[in-house]
Amino acid sequence: MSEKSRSDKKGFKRRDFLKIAGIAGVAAAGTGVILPREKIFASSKRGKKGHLSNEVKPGELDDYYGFWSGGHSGEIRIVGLPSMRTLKRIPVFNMDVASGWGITNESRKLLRGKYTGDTHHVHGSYKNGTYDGRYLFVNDKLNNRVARIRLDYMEVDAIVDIPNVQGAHGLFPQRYPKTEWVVQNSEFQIPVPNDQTNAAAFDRPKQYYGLHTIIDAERMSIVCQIMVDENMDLAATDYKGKYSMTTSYNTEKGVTISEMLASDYDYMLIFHWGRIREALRKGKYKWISGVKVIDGRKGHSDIVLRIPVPKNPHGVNISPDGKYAICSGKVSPTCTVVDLDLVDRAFEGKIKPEDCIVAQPEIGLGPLHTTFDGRGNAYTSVFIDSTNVKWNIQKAIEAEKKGPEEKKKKEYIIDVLDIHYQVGHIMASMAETKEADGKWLVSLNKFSKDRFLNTGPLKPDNDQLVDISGEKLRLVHDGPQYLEPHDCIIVRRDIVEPRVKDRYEMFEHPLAVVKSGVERKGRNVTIRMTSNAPVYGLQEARVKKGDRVTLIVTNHDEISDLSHGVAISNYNINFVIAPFQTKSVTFTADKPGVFWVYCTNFCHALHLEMRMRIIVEP
Ligand code: CUK
Ligand code: CUA
Ligand code: CA
Repeated sequence: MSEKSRSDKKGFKRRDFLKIAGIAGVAAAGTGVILPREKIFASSKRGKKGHLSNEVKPGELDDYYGFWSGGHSGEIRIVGLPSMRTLKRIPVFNMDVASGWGITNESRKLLRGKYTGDTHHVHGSYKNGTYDGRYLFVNDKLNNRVARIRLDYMEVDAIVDIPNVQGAHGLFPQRYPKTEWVVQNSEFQIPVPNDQTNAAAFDRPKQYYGLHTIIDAERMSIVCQIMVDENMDLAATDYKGKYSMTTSYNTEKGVTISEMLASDYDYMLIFHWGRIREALRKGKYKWISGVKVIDGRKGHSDIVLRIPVPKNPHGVNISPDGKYAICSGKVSPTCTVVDLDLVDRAFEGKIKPEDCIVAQPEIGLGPLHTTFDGRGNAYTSVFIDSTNVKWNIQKAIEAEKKGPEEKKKKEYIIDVLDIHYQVGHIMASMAETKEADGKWLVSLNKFSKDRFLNTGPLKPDNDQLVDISGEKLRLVHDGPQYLEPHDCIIVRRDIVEPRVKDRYEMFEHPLAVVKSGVERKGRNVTIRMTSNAPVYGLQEARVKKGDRVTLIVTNHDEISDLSHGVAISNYNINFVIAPFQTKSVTFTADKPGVFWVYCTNFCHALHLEMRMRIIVEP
């Protein structure tokens, strides 16, 4: 017998099996040998000249979970590193018809009618200065919200609205001892409150304010807001649980671009958490729009330290040893290094705010964001030059001490990598933790300029992967990205992977369906339905025109990967249910007729037959 006919014979056998077993609900899940996951690391092997290898062969898994903000797509993306393969999209402040986000009752309850968003900063929850793998937090600059993603299901479980702000931008969780607070900055100054009761302020920009919001990470509710004159851009927290910090580029309170650029200096603002707690204890706040607002304006409290930094600064990042806060000049070619031990003394009034600055190295034109390798080096993205600049923090501090002649030599600069093209954020593996490992760096470039096949006027971004394990930066990969991630974090796989579940806890959902059936209460009809490949628990359901129908579906298949879809023809309803998941939709049966409900997600050899009818009687 030839090889060909032998395999044909095997194929027939398999089809025979499906004919019998299919209807009985036996899943068509693969029966291939599954290797233990721990054993198939890409493991950052060393190749030629000690370089890291970014090759992840078929069957191997990535070493890192990358979590990308999705910018004005409103979502989050999971990217495996070093392969740079996009693994999943997590819908957040958007609608996603593939999963049903924004369509199901469960997601609509979280989104509360707002289906657009602009995610810029995604960060993980912490314990003792490193990720604990429990949550991600992400901002919505557009509709001024913060969402939490639980990492066991990789889906949003809470969204909190931030009152009194616009341009909800920089976000950072508490790093030590664990994430109890998350801070969130408002980039646009507005009247506070911004409603008819305060109409006198609408035409008086000097009466516009910025707010540093503190969110309770567990409850996802607002602890308080600190009101300041300044706008606030990026956010960071220290490694001791004492401070949060931000940069302000509009200390001028300008409303036009030239007004915002009027001054040569703006501020890095540092917030004193002990004094915030004290103000809360002593009741030193006002209730505005239902939240406690503490006055942190100049001359009104000692909660905020204002360190003058040149000009229209952007990113602020903390070195993994916890010693320095580094912000970028944006309009100035410098980074400013602030010593956080000196900040203690400045808050005590022993030194001036500007004396906390220990170095101001010249990096390049348009420095934006800084990341770290855990070996004392910083890497700054430089937008106008289109470079990633590696520089040594201690060398920059020493040069500053020795004076301008020494500084001019720029010996603190170790390497400059041309990137392609116009970089925004930059992030190294584990760099926002004390476990920064200095292996990989991602340069999130806003322009891809000829790096990919031409896709029309609207081009992809270019996420470049750089090996930073050696002295020099080594570009190894271009990764196209749909508009427009701003930031990412790169988390070691062993932190996340043990927490990720293959199926839901079925009865976590209070409406989980055990038995299929139709129940009527007046004009309200509830259709409860299970799913087991390749059948729904009901073959038909009858309702009357004008009924308010709630369809609740629970997937009883427990095999991982075995998700079903539920789409109702001509009723604009479409969602999927993963193993043991329950989702529901509510709609008015306004069109009489026969409407096929079908499975959209290829689940079984008889996937196409997986359907049922809803009959809407006139
Ligand atoms: S911002 Cu986008 S490049 Cu919103 Cu983090 Cu700096
Ligand atoms: Cu169930 Cu396709
Ligand atoms: Ca300014």
